[in-house]
Amino acid sequence: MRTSKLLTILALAGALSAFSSFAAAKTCSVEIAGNDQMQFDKTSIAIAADCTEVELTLKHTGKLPVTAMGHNWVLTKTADFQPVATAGASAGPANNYVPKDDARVIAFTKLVGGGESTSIKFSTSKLEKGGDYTFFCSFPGHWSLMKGKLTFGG
Ligand SMILES: [Cu+2]
Repeated sequence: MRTSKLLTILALAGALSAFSSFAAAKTCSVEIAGNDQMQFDKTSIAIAADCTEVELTLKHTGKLPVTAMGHNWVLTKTADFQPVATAGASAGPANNYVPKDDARVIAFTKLVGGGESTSIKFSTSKLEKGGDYTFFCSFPGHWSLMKGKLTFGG
């Protein structure tokens, strides 16, 4: 009698802890815009420590077509940013100016032109708390202006 009651309590506690780890999943939304002046509207993005996933939306608020003023959003470690930007230029527009299957690329959106927007989701399991990350547009010639810092958990 006592044992079965204890087992019931243990099962309940197990179910609760499974539920709380499920409830801890948190998608955090981030919006960033690029314009026809080759600028992002943000130079830094802070992802809170409790975000398990990021939903990033990139909007192109300009009017120029993707071939002339295309923008994307690429995330790498800061140490990888310039080599990946250079490799992205070689990858060409068919690959959104992002090197294909490159482990240095943590997340990226496709290229958008004026008036368009795009969204991606990525897991923060790829980010280290307190790590040094840079986001940028890899359209050739844009990354020297269109870049910023991304932090995770302060
Ligand atoms: Cu751009």
